[in-house]
Amino acid sequence: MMEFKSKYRSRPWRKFPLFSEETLQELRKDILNYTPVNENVPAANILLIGQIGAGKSSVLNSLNSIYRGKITSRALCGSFEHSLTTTFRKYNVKDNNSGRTLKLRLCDTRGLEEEFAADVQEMSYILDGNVPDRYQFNPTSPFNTKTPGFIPSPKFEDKIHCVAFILDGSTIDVMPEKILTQIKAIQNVTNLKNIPQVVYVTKMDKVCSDVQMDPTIMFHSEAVCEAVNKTSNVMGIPRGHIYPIINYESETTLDANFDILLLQALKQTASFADDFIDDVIGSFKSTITLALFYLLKFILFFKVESPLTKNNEIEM
Ligand SMILES: Nc1nc2c(ncn2[C@@H]2O[C@H](COP(=O)(O)OP(=O)(O)OP(=O)(O)O)[C@@H](O)[C@H]2O)c(=O)[nH]1
Ligand SMILES: [Mg+2]
Repeated sequence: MMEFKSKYRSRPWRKFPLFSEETLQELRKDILNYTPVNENVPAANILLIGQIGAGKSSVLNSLNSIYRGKITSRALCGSFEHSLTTTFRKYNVKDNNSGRTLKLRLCDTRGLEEEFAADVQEMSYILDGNVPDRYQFNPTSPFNTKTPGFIPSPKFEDKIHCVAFILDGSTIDVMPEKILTQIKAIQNVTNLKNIPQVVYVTKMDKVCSDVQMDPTIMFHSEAVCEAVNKTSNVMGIPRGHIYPIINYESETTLDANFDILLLQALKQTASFADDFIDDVIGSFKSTITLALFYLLKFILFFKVESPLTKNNEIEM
């Protein structure tokens, strides 16, 4: 476990919005009004991946609580020997005030375990949208084309548009080698598909105990900064893509500062998902344009060529 430190910087190590009621309302509104950059994608799919007990389901519950206006626990969470989450679920989050649903879907997965190596092919199917909602994971028999429910031709809207790795910040130093190997393998498939990656570092209240009482000191805490730097080194992901957060765990009421940290992370995740959606649809459009261009060139060539051929024929 990471050593507790009580050192704080007078200047924050990262620029962050002001912890205020206005910031909270603005973030809530921005995320509620978020629509994927392309109208053919009704909602951006964010995949949560991480070791068992890292806090994936808690991230989902915390974000759901913010929009419900009270602490909720839709996804089962807790600490067990094996992953508590056993099904692949695409969760919609509904805003209680407006009755509207966020255009961001959070996809919860089974936690990575040392004794069951992650099946990279199964992960690839999840990323590509071949795996149906509510699929029951079976670590001894990974998902394949023969699995009932296999989606053979998923639409772009069914694919994953951003991966959020969920890492326990208080144990980042002692992450088992076998888990790291699995994460690296998943990162490789994600990279090959050009899907953006972010990291939510959870349990910051354990990394720096004062942060739980006062989350506004998050970006002044040396211990949090160190945990973010370590995560960046371990994952090979730029520090700007790494968000320290605290999930609702023992709290019985919402805390505006917890909400700001979680919502800011989600807002940036949505922005990365948008970059991916824009890139893929943009390159698809360029391919179509290029194909049309060559088709036009081909038609014009024959239109120009055919009279000449005729002339040639007459001359002969
Ligand atoms: N103190 C603290 N505890 C947390 C935090 N996030 C999650 N927890 C606790 O960690 C435990 C595991 O959380 P889960 O959300 O179930 O973890 P998971 O990644 O979904 O785990 P699996 O589904 O088993 O893979 C629970 O007891 C949570 O209450 C956090 O930010 N701080
Ligand atoms: Mg879970």
